[in-house]
Amino acid sequence: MSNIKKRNISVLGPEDFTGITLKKPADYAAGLPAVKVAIKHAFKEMGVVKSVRTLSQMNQKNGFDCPGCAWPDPEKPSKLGEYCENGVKAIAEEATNSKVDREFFAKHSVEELSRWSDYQIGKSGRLIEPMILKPDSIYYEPIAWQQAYQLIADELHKLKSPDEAIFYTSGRSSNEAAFLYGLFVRAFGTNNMPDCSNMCHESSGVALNETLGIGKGSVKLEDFDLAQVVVVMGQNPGTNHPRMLSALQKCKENGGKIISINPLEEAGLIRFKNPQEVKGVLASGTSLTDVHLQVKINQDVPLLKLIIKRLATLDQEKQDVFDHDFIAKYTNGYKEVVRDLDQYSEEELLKLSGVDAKRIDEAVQLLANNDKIIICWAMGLTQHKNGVENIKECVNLLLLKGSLGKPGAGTCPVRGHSNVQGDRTVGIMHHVSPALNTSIENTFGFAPPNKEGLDTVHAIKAMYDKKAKVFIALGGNFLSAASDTEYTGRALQNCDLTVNVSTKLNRTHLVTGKTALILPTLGRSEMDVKNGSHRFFTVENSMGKVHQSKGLLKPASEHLKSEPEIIGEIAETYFKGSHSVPWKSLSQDYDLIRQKIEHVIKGFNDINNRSKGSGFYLPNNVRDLDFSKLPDQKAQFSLCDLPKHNTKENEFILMTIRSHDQFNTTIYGLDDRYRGVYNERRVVFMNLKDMKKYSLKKLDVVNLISIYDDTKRKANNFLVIPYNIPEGNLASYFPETNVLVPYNHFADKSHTPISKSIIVQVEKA
Ligand SMILES: Nc1nc2c(c(=O)[nH]1)N[C@H]1C(S)=C(S)[C@@H](COP(=O)(O)OP(=O)(O)OC[C@H]3O[C@@H](n4cnc5c(=O)[nH]c(N)nc54)[C@H](O)[C@@H]3O)O[C@H]1N2
Ligand SMILES: Nc1nc2c(c(=O)[nH]1)N[C@H]1C(S)=C(S)[C@@H](COP(=O)(O)OP(=O)(O)OC[C@H]3O[C@@H](n4cnc5c(=O)[nH]c(N)nc54)[C@H](O)[C@@H]3O)O[C@H]1N2
Ligand SMILES: [Mo]
Repeated sequence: MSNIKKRNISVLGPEDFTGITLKKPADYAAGLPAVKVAIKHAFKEMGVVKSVRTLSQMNQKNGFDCPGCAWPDPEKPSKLGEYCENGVKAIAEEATNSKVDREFFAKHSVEELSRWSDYQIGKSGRLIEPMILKPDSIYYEPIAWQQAYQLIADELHKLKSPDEAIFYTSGRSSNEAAFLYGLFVRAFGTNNMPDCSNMCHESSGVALNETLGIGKGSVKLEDFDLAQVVVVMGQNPGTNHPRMLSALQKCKENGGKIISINPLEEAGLIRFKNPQEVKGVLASGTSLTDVHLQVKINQDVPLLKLIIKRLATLDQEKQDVFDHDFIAKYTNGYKEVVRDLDQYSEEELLKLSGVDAKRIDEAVQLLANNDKIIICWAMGLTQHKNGVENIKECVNLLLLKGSLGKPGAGTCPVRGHSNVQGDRTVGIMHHVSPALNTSIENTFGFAPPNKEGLDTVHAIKAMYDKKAKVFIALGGNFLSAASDTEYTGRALQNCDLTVNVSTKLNRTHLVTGKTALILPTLGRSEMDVKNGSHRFFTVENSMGKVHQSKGLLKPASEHLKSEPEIIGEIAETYFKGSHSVPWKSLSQDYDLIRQKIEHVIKGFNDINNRSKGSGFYLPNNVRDLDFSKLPDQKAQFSLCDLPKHNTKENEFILMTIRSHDQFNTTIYGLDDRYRGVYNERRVVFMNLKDMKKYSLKKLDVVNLISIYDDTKRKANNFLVIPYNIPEGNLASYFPETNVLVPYNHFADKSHTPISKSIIVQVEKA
C-alpha cells in the first residue's frame, strides 16, 4: 500500500479574516433582534413556506425535539411554538434546501474542500447519498449502500483485535440508535466508545457519581419556579440554552435571586426580553442577574471556598446557616471539609478569585439566608484540569445548605447536545458496567467485553500510534471538536478506514483515513417512514425526562437511511446474518428496540406508552435522597485542592468558547451579536490593561502560542478586541483555537480536554 499518493490536505483550513465590524456588546438577550435574526436564517436556508411549517412543529407534543440543546420543554408550550433564535438556526441548518450531491463532489476535491472554512463547508448543504473516497483518489464518488456496509464489515474482519476499531458518538442520536450502536460495538467485541461527552460534561458525570451516586442533575424544570437562589456558573445560557432564560425569568418573577459566576458579563444573564411574550418584544424585559461575580478563569474553587468559609463563620454565630439535620442524616465528611478551610486565608482566596469583595458579601448574604438553591453549570467548570473538583466544590455548598432532594433546590449540569444524556443512559460508554453487561447477556445471549475501552483523548492517541485502524462516527465532527487539531488530523489520517454517519458535510469528512465513507442519514426533523409506518424515536432531556420525537418534514433525499437502519445493516453484514441479535428486524422496527431497552436499562418500563405526550422521568436517587450506593450510604463531601497554573509573566490563560452564531463546530454565521462582534471569528478578547502592557491596539493582529511539554502549538491571525474580561485572561472561539489544546492535557479522572484554561503567549503577527 506504500505507493498510495498522499493527499495534500489542509488539516487546519484557512486562517484568513472575513471583514470585522465592532459594536457595543449587548445588555440584553433575545427580544426583537432575536426574532429578526431567527427569521432571516430560516428563510435563507428553507424558504418561507417550509420555515413556517417547520417552526410550528418544533418542540410541540406531537412534533420533533429541537436538535439545538437539551433544555427541557415546559408542560405547556407557548402558542407561538416553543423555540428560540438558536433553535431556529439549528433547524434551518438541518432542513436547508441546499444539497451536497455527486456533482458537488465531482467538482470539488477533498484537497480543495479542506481549504474551505468550516462555515463554507457547512453551508454546502445536506449529504444525500453514500460516498466513498478511495485510497488513490482525491474525489469522493458514489457507492451503493450495500457495498459500503460490505466494505466496513471487511475492514472490521481484517483487524487483529476488535480493540483496533474506534466507535465515536455525538449526542444527536436517538436512544434507539444509540442503544443499537452500543449493542453492536459490544457484540463486535470492544468498549472503544468515545463520545462527545468526554469533551463536555464528563467531569460532571464523574463528580456527581462519586459524591451523589448519579452522574446526572437532580432538578426538574418546575424547581426553577420555586428556587430562592439560582447560581449560574461557567455557562452562557443566552447563547447556548436560550430557553433556560424563560425559566430564570419565572424564578425572578416569583421573587428568586440569580448569582452569576463568570469571567465575562454575558448579555443573556443581564436582561432577558422573552420573544414569546408581546411584552418581551416591546418592553424593557426582565433583569436577571442580581449579583455577578467576575471570577478569573478557573478560580471557581478559591471563590467557592471563600464563600463557604464566610458561611461557616456565620454558621458558628447562629447555627442556622448550614442545615445540620440534613448534614447529620445524609452526608459524610462534614467535619473534614470545614476543618480543611483553616489552611486558607480569606485574603488569599479573595485575591486568587479576582472578585470584588463587596459582591462576595452580597452573594454570601443570599446564600446564608436561603436554602432553596440551584446551581447550574456547563463548560466553564468542566473543561479544566480540575474540572471534577470544580463540581465537587459546588456539591459541597449544596450539601452544607441541605439544598438537595427538595423542591426548588439541587444540581443542574446543563447538558449540551439534545440527546447526549440519553445516549449515555442507554449504553454509550467506554467504561465497563458489570450490571449492564449481565443484563445484555441475559437479554441477547452474548457476553460483552470486560476490558475498559478508550475515551476520546485516548482514542486519538491510539489512532496516532497506529494501534487503532478503523474509525466510525455516529454523528459529530471529530476532527474539529477534539483537541490538538493537527495531532488529531494525523491520527485520523493514520487509519485504514474512517466512516462518518452524518447529516452535513464537515472537516472530518475531508481529513480521513486511506479510505473514507460518508453515510448520509435522516435528520431529526425529517419523516422516517418504513413499510408504511411513520416511526418515532425517544430522547432524554437535561433533566432526565424521556419523551418521543417524530420528524415531520420531507427528507432531504429518498436515499437517506435512519441511524438505526445503518447500524443494523452494518451489524447484519458483519455477522453475515448469524448472530443471536436480530439486527435487521430491530433496525426496522423501533418498537422492538424499545422493548429491548426496557429489558436492559432500568427505568424504561412501558416506554412505548409512557414516552407519549410530555414523557416520563427516569429514576433519580438524589431526588429521593437515597445514597445507598455510596460509602456509608451517605452523600460525600470532598476536599478539593486549589487549581495550580504557574503562569509566567508573559503568559495568559485562554478560554475557548462559543460565539452566538455556532453550534459547536457548525458555524451558522459570522456574528457574535451579544459580544458586539460582527462578520469575524478570528478574534481574541483581552483586558484593556493587558493591551496597554503589551502595547496592543484594538484590532491589532496577533498569533496565539501554547507550549506544553516543550511542544509549541500556534494559532495564527487573531484580531485583538478590548473587552471586560479579567486581567491575564483571554477568550477566543473554538474550533479555530483547538490547535492550541494539547491532546495529552486533560481533567484528572474525567479526561475532558483543558479547553477553558490553556496557557498561551501572545505575539504580534
Ligand atoms: N447555540 C448553541 N447552543 C449550544 C451549543 C452551541 O455551540 N451553540 N453547544 C451545546 C453544547 S454541546 C454544550 S456543552 C453547551 C455549552 O454551553 P456553555 O458551557 O454555555 O458554552 P461555552 O461557550 O463553552 O461557554 C462557557 C461559559 O463559561 C464561561 N467560563 C469559561 N471559563 C470559566 C471559568 O473558569 N469559570 C467560570 N465560572 N466561567 C467560565 C465563559 O465565559 C462562558 O460564558 O451548549 C449547547 N448548546
Ligand atoms: N476548544 C473547545 N473544544 C470543544 C469544546 C469547547 O468548548 N472548546 N466543546 C466540546 C463539546 S462541549 C462538545 S459536545 C464537542 C462536540 O463535538 P461533536 O458532537 O463531535 O461536534 P458537532 O459540531 O456537534 O457535530 C456536528 C456534526 O454532526 C452531524 N450531525 C448533526 N445532526 C446529526 C444527526 O442527527 N445525526 C448524525 N448522524 N449526524 C448529525 C453533522 O454532520 C455536523 O457536521 O466539542 C467539544 N470541543
Ligand atoms: Mo457539549
